[in-house]
Amino acid sequence: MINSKLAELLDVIADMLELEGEKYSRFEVLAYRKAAVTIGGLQEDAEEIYKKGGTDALMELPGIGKSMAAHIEEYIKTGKIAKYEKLKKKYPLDIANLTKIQGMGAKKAFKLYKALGVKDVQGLKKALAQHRIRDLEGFGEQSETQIQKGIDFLESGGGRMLLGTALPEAEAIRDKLLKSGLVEKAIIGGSTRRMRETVGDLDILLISSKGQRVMDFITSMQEVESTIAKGPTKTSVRLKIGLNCDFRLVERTSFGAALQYFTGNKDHNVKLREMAIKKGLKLNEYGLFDKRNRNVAAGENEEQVYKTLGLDWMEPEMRENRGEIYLALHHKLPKLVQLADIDGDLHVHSKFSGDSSNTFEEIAGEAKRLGREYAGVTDHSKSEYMNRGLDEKGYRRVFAEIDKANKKLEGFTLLKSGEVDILKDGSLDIDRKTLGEMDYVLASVHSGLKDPKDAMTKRIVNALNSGQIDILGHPTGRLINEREPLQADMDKVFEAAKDNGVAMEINSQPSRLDLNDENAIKAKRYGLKFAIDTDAHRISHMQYMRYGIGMAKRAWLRKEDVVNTMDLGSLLKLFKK
Ligand code: DGT
Ligand code: CA
Ligand code: CA
Ligand code: ZN
Repeated sequence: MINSKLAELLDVIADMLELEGEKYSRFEVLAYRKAAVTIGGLQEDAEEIYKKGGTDALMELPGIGKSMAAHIEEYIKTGKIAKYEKLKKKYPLDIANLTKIQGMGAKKAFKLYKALGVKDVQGLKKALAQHRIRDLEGFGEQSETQIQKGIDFLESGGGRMLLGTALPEAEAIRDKLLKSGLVEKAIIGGSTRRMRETVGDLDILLISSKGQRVMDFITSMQEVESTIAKGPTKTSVRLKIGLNCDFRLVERTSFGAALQYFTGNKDHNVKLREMAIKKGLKLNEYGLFDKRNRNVAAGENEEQVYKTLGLDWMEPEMRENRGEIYLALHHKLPKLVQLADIDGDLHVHSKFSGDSSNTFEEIAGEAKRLGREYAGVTDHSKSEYMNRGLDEKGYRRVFAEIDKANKKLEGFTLLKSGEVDILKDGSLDIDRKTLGEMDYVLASVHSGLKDPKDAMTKRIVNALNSGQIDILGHPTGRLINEREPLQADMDKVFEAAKDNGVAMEINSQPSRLDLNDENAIKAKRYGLKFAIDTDAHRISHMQYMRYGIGMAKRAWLRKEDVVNTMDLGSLLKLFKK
């Protein structure tokens, strides 16, 4: 999808034309602004529109005239717009990022560039620190504070980071600390440990006898951009990836209590504290204390904290105060599905469609390495025009290739499937005969994601009622921080899925995680089964399974709720039904 990038570029051109002043009319500036709004608000990818109907199709869009359409064509073909490249030579400013700061328009940015040589946010920060802005005409002390506030807001992240970015970073930092020999223990806590889909900041707990040296090591790590606070037991830093990280050094005797506390979530902790008070105890990050201030749950693991409160220990993913404490009290916690329970992956793309280059050998090799027994090849269907989707003939060719590959593979099976498009009326875009040749059918909605709720509900329910589908792929179509979920009456969707024995996908792509935990909890109430898939477009994506597992655990799913924990024989029997 090029829309947001393209819209931003058109906006920046408008900004730069404005700086040119007299030379350009307001109309011309406005034309770029209008085009930016149109492109930014499109449901369909502008590139797709162009590929289907050329510049003529683009010109049918509101606010897109001949020259704008030419710009878009140029951008699609070359990745650049010459007009912008020329303007940029004259104004070597990072306008796109500077104008993200609240109250900072292109004009102000240009003034600062002319007066102080400020080119980007980094330069702006420097100028602020040296108080060089307050003396400029039209600025002053107040606007200096305002700009600083704007930068702080941006850097505080306004948005939250994907777990798929945050967790690997946290693990890299943890591993460096462990390798340094300076710490005895380093454990990741907070929302990252609970596998929330997004993370506000990282929390890492440490045991060490070399406090000062550990903190020095941390603040000089290559991952660290700046130090926010530094003390002997607590240090907070800003990471280069745009996330804060809190480090806490705790006593060995407090470690269990501290880990419990800093894993959270907050509501879960508040509940536990109330339970402690009822027992005449006091719970905090240092321990669980009796009336005489003795730590009755001292030690390195958190089991002791839960046990002393009369609770069974539970996995971090459950700690959201959604009723897990009640279950723990009555020894009724479910046994959650584990990554090791997964026997295969039912959504993997291959080189036969889409932007994937995965060969069957690569897919099988990686899946085997990950301890799996099977992988479903789910190439796109023909409606995914941009993704080189397959028609009936195309699928048959792929199936023949799969048969050939399977003969060579030992102890591993590639399954014949497809990620088949659900069309507007709920029909599938591949004929019944071909679907019948698949081991199972994965079907997804890929277009018209902003259609009204009634229409979307009907579309999905119709598809489910066709009796052709085994798994509904990424059921809400959302992209975290990028695209809202489609609007559908999920109760009706889940009901129809139950009637037709269709499993819900938990798509493990970090930006999808779809179904999310809340929807999966709901789907489970309908007695539905789940397929935790990676939707791998690259071989490396096959490791995303752990994020889907995190989501499944957050929805309290057990092994028996997840179809791809079954061995191949049982799975095929299930799909035959
Ligand atoms: P985040 O960072 O927004 O993704 O979410 P968390 O859960 O990591 O929250 P964070 O980093 O503010 O705090 C880490 C943990 O510390 C949190 O999960 C529970 C605990 N905690 C923080 N503030 C409080 C509080 O006011 N009361 C209690 N009982 N626990 C707290
Ligand atoms: Ca946190
Ligand atoms: Ca924190
Ligand atoms: Zn897919």
